[in-house]
Amino acid sequence: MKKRLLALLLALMLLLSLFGCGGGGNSAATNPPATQTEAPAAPTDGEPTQAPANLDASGKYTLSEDGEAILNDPGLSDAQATEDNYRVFYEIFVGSFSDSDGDGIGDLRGIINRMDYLNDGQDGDGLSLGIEGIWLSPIFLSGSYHKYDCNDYYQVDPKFGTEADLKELVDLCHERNVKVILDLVINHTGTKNPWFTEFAEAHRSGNTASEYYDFYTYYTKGEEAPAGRTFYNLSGTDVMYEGNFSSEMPELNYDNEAVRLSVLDVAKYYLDLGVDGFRFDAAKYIYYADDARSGEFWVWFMNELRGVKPDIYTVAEVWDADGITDRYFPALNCFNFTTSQSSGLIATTAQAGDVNKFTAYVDSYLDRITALNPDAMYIPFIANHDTDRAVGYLPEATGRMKVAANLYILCPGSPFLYYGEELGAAGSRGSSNTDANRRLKMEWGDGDTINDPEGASYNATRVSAPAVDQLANGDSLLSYYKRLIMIRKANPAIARGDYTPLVFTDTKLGGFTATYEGTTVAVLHNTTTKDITVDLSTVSDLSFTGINACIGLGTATLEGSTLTLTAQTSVVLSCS
Ligand SMILES: [Ca+2]
Ligand SMILES: [Ca+2]
Repeated sequence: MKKRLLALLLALMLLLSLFGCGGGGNSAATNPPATQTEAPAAPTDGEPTQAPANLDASGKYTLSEDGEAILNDPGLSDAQATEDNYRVFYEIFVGSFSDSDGDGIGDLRGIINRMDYLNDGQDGDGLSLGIEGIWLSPIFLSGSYHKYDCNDYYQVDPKFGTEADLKELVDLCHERNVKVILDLVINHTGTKNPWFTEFAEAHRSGNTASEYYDFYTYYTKGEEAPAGRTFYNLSGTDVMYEGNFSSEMPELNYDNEAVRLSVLDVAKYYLDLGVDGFRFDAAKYIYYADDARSGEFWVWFMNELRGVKPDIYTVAEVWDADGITDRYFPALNCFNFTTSQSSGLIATTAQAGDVNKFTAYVDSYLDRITALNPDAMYIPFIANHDTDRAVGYLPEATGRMKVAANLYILCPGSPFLYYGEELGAAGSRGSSNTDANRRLKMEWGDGDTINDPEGASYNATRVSAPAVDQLANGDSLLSYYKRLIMIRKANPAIARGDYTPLVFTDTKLGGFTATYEGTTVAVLHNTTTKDITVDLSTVSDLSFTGINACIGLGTATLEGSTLTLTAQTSVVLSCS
């Protein structure tokens, strides 16, 4: 009871501090935090049309029950990213997040138990982090702790719980307007997957009639090995199966239609169960070193999935340059790796960099991807389970974690936080060269029995303070993230509006305006350690009428068109 009262008091303080850094000038406008619950765009089922010569070649058509060819949602230009998808997502590495049954391994029940931390369903009360979507790392049966080698797509790994737990989590999330996407790993499976067992058995017994004989890519000893790819011998045979990631991750053969239809069934099964979409692992490796063919696969796959769920949320891992992700955007959204990690524009700009370079990039990137698909989204992140943690190069004491958060949360599209980032959690591969060090246990500090994943060997400081202490401290990074997400929600134009950079040529201060449903806001950042004053009339014809919100280490002052942002501070202005 006392704890709840304290939490409420803290929330009230948070709300009071939300709209302005107290820098004088125009009094802060107090537009209430809006709840974004727009309905997904209406399905565009397409019109009946003449059957094309080959229904399967394009995947753009399905046959209705009476044999009519129906044009599917064409995917290239239709509602992939509906406005409802412009959400702040949170990546949960399931085995490291929260443990419900005392075995030290995170599980689905643990996430259910932590929903009030993530989103309590009371938008704007300041008690929860306020994320609007969850990416679950792989949850299906697997022998590894990370579960990127799936041994049964139709079974939740018992260490993580049951399908009933998944359904309960999804339903709870939906009650709170939180979307859930699953990590779907379909380039490869584990070696104990029944598909691979059948493939191995078919080759060992010479049963060429088995439907699994061609389920995986391979060549036979004596044939020329395909260049650049990695193969392993299937014991007891002359078969060399492809395993570019590991010998334990045999690659499915996407020239085999039975494979395509089998993975399609998996995806449809979980959409039927209620999940909102997927994060597609290793999307560019469907056809190794052939982005054109891999991209074509995703067009077919997504056309099929949009046929059953037009507003499906998708984000693909295409860990490559923007010129390569171009191949995939027509079908689905991709994470932006260019602005991620220590050398990416979010981190470098947060370190007293020139914000104008960042906004110029985002502007050109949005032009680029929306030309490929009008509904494409910028999906920024700093770190994920495959990278070192952000706090390692953005030390919390320098304020740079907060500045970086400003840059990618007050931004168009759908930003992703990696669990623990809001606590400034550390973790890097280090000299032991293990990814487990990037996936350390969440630091709750309240008796959660969660443990590090196997192989972890991280000995340095984990967090400046665990979640339980940061919840009680209005100055903590966690409280900062809460405020930041509330500001984003209170100004829906930031995520959804037309993006126009405010171009300054003689200062590192920079920003953009965004217009949505008749409302225009401006977002400006000073990432340097010095105060900066600018005259906004030199970069825009708009009138800047007030401070909607100010967040950072300092203050914002607006007098007429003259804006002063003190060091490491961002501001949201209303415009007309
Ligand atoms: Ca457990
Ligand atoms: Ca492959």
